[in-house]
Amino acid sequence: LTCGEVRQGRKFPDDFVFGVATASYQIEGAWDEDGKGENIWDYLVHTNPDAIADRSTGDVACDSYHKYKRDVEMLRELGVGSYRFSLSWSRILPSGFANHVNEAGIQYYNNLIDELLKYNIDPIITLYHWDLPQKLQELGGWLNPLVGDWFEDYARVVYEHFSDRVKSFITINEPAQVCYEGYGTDTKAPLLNATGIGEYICARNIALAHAKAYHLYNNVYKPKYGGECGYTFAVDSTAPLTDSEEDKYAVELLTQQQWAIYSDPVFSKDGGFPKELLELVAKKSAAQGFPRSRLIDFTEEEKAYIRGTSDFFGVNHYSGSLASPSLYTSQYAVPSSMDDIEVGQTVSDDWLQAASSWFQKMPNSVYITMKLIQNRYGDVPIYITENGWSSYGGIDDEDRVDYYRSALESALDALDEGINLKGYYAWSLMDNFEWLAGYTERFGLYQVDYDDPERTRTPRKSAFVYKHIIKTRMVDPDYEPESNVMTID
Ligand code: GBH
Repeated sequence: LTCGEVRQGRKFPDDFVFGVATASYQIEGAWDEDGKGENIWDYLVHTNPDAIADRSTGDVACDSYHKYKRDVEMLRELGVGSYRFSLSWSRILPSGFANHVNEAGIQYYNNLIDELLKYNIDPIITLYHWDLPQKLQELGGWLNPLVGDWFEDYARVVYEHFSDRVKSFITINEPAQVCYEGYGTDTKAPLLNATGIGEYICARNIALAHAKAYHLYNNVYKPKYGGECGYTFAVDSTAPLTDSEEDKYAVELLTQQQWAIYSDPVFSKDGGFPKELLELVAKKSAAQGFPRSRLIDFTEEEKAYIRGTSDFFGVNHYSGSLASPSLYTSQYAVPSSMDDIEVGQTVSDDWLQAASSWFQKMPNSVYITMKLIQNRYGDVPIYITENGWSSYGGIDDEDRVDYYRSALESALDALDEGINLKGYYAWSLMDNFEWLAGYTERFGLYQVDYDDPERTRTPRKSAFVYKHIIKTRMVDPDYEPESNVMTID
């Protein structure tokens, strides 16, 4: 029997959490309503419409600002125990700074939280899922060393208002995508494309910002209300292209460049950035004529301050690749963090292609990913805070159904081996604004009709299948929904 195969009868533990996830800019709409300030995605879609595949915006998106009761109804239909959503920083603090709190923004999230609690659905709040207030970006955003103070001030407002009822917080969603895609390349706002520079400045600042927000929660709010505070990383499964030592080492280097540069400071035994990456960037920087390394190390005091600042490891997992130095081509800019490690990636032709160009279905990838994390950090509690499949739309989403079944079988393999996996959140509750892909790629368990002013949500086959998995706590490969009428059980 190979890993990831369906084995009848395996159950998820009783305390295993099933949920779904969304993010503020991707669903809320109401981009300038009731005092909300402008953020970097508002600014990007309005000033640079060509950057978005279908020239769309998140101005209305799923209109969850007005339709949150329907969203909660869908959560009840699915039978999830938990809902992971993010807060819009500029809806709460319109200028980005904590001098003025927008009461309407607080009210919106209070309403959502209370509606969830009414039906025993645990809210889990992400403080930052990529929608930085525009004014803060004009001041340098995540490249300004003061960003940690701004983030801590924002976090205090959030904890003050919500930690009496919300017991789980995630500071930042995917620091790699904030730093590498936003500042080191140009695939997320603010499209800075300062290759080999921006991602490293950001990596340092974001670790300190996260740690500040964690310490604040841990010192002030946890003693009063209980609860937990963590950090979420995007981790793809990576395997060596061949059995050679070079290819195995390539997996380590790619790991360091893609996610460990963000997670090692928090989860590794000694703290700080990965050693090999620090050395490579220092060496390359010198050879390129830089008077100092492009990756600035932490002080010993900073390392100690950041280490240990997460109650769990949140992982967003989608895709996978095979790594080898032999695959490296000079397609990357110099300097750039890919050039720093000189590792290339490929995928197998056998892996199913999703609607998103970057997304292929690697067999047993959840298990491989859990092992990568466990090998690096031991038995840290893990939540899969996002996992899901992209299509071009349609209600009969067989590929998404297959993806969820394989992913959850793969999660069961990890549980069988004693990996401390505590929960799973499907991405996403419904179709939403998929960043630069606009509305062209769909990740929803529910389909959203964007032509309809009501933004009607319709359950896909995958919604019925996920509901059945949650209810039975098992993956039944033969389950077929009896009808297409969704009910609340
Ligand atoms: C998640 O990130 C996000 O948290 C979520 O907001 C998003 O909707 C979801 O993915 C689906 O995309 O450089 O253009 O090739 C997943 C992380 C996203 C990281 C894609 C790599 C490559 C984009 N991955 N990204 S591109």
